[in-house]
Amino acid sequence: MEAGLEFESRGNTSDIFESEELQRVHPLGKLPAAIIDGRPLFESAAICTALADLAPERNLIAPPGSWSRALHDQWVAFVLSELESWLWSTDLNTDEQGFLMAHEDQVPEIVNQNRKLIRRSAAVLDAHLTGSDFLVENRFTVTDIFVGYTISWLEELGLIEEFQNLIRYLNRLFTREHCTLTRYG
Ligand SMILES: N[C@@H](CCC(=O)N[C@@H](CS)C(=O)NCC(=O)O)C(=O)O
Repeated sequence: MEAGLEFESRGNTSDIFESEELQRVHPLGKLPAAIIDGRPLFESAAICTALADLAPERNLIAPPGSWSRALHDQWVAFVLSELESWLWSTDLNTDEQGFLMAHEDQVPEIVNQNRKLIRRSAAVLDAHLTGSDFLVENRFTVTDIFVGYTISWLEELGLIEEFQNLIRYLNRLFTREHCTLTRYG
């Protein structure tokens, strides 16, 4: 959407996770999964980055090989491995319906450890945003789309309150003109 590319969304049906069509694109049958120019691509970071690269006129990402591109990779990898994994683990282990993970497989005690790890990583992002409005080149880029979504997950779990810069960052992202970003949940 932000890239201005034409697309067809197929992810809004309740039976999508059981569909063979999704399994053909994502080996774990997860979303997001995309078909770009006839080729399947999965993992949100790869999809966001590829779409930004496909619309260079939108200036959503620095070119491969630039230092700003390395910073994009840095924040995406950081958020995936040091923040999102603990948020996801928290959801899996507290899912009352047992839809994300069966009740007998849940380990609810892990949530306290997850909270500590989440706070540690959120503090890093909060500190980085002390002196800048956005993550890379201090301007809105696809990195903010990617990271902003995960920060909104932090908000959804009620873990954002102590991070004033992250609260301001989310407000900044969601009050952007023509904002196409959706909050987690
Ligand atoms: N690492 C993957 C995570 C994808 C993921 O877990 N997606 C969730 C929806 S937000 C999903 O498909 N859950 C269904 C499942 O786990 O079977 C990414 O960032 O694309």
